[in-house]
Amino acid sequence: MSAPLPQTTSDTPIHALVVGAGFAGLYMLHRLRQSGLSAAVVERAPDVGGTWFWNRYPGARCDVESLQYSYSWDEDLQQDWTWTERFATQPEILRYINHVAERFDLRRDITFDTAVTSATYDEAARQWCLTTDAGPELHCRYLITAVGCLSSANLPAIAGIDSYEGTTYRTSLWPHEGVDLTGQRVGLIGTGSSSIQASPELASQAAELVVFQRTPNFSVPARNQPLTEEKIRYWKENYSDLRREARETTRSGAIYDLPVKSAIGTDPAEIRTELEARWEKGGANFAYAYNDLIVTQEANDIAAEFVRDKIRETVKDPATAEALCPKDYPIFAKRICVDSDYYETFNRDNVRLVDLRKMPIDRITPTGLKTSDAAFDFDVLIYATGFDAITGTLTRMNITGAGGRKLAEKWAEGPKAYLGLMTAGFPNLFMITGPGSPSVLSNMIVSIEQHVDFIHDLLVDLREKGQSSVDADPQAEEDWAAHVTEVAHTTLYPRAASWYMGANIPGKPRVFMPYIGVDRYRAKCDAIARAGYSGFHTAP
Ligand code: NA7
Repeated sequence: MSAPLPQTTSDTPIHALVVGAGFAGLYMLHRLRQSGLSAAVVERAPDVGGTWFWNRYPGARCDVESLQYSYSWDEDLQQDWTWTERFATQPEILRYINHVAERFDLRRDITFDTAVTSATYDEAARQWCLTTDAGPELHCRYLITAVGCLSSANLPAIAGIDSYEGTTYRTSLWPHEGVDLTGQRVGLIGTGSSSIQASPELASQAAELVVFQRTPNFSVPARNQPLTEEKIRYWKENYSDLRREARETTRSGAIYDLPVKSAIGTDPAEIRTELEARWEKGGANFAYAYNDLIVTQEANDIAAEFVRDKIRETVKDPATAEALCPKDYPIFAKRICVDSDYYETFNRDNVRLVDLRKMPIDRITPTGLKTSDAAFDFDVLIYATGFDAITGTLTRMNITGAGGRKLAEKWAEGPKAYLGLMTAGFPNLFMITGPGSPSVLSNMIVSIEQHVDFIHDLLVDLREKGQSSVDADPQAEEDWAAHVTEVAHTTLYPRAASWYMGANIPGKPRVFMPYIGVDRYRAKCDAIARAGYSGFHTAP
């Protein structure tokens, strides 16, 4: 069920318009309703779910454990819902999101199949005017983007891409009815997390799978398994403490076995035992073995070499194993992938890895793909080529702030946003998990809840004080951007050409976009709120 677009005029704007009906948009709507602020959501998809609506490729799973990747804001919800696996599949997460939408009657304020085509700030009226592809203009006092960080897919400009006559799929736009690849010759471009999750599943169906790799990724085994009743009971009984621990005391917004010491100075045999134990346990816990792994190159090298050894042990063909070993960036400086039998997949007779570093793609052909020294024919070509991350959807939305300034122009040299929440010169525009906030370096749901609560509390504060506009102070924004960069450069993150840095999109400025540290970030936001929202300007 889709709600009709809200009836608004410049004289009767809706209080808040939320763009996006994923985890962020749904909670924002619920929170605004709770305080009696009029709100509506527009969503370009035909239903709720955001990233979990679109990314339906075989093997799609969350890499944060399901007991932690769920809302914490309703005690009955978290007691009633029971996850079945350690790492939830995309269908299970989507069922959860649908359950939440039903349970809190959210769809009655969500208009689906409606994309925002522009948003322009009206300085005199202190409100936003939006156009959509569905017809009438929308007027709102506050515009809140809940558009996700990985929601604008990147389709690379490979020569001949339109000439292909077989079937093309993208992992980020997978057909909802599913795809039967039985007996098909499949080419897969990209070796990021999506490809690493999909490859084993694709290989088990297809007659032949050829994986085209430009840059290898580090991946650790998920060791996914059904959740035991005991574990579920423990989490349900202790949710309030565990959620608080994740929010307030962790860098990532998720609970892992946190390190107690540095790798440097620790006996190599002890390190090996510790890394082995974490490898066996599975999941991103591996990244938290020592507290200097993402800080000191020498420590990082130890963990990186451990994983390379695992790849070499697992993959039987030495040349393939060597090609799968990342060697030119620190482990963990790109998001660590969490897989189920990825490396083992390359031992199958029907799977082949093509190292594009050795033979780059020349062009896509009508029947497949040509590299510098070979031609391949496929029935199906799959692009798992990533996203214009964090800023892509925002800069494409054609947002114009005060003085006619375009957001895309303001961010041409890199995004700046105070706390990742507001960008100066764009009053009354809030971004949930925007650039400069922990977002993709965190358990997204923890970060989403914190941003939604902050925005909600600020809007209530404005209402109480009779203020109708709010903007970020330009100097506060500059200082925050400098702080984000400074923190990043105390780590090894900037040493990888990652999508955190915008490095996967040709021409995108290389700026480290997320803020490192959920715990530190929350403490700063709380202090700013307590100080009467310092760094934000308000006006009646
Ligand atoms: P990623 O991690 O950005 O991976 C995209 C992959 O596509 C990566 O291996 C790229 O290689 C590859 N790519 C991109 N363009 C090309 C061209 N032109 N030729 C060959 N290969 C190309 O996206 P995912 O969807 O896998 O994962 C994103 C996040 O989603 C993930 O971290 C989870 O949080 C969920 P490159 O590395 O650029 O050489």
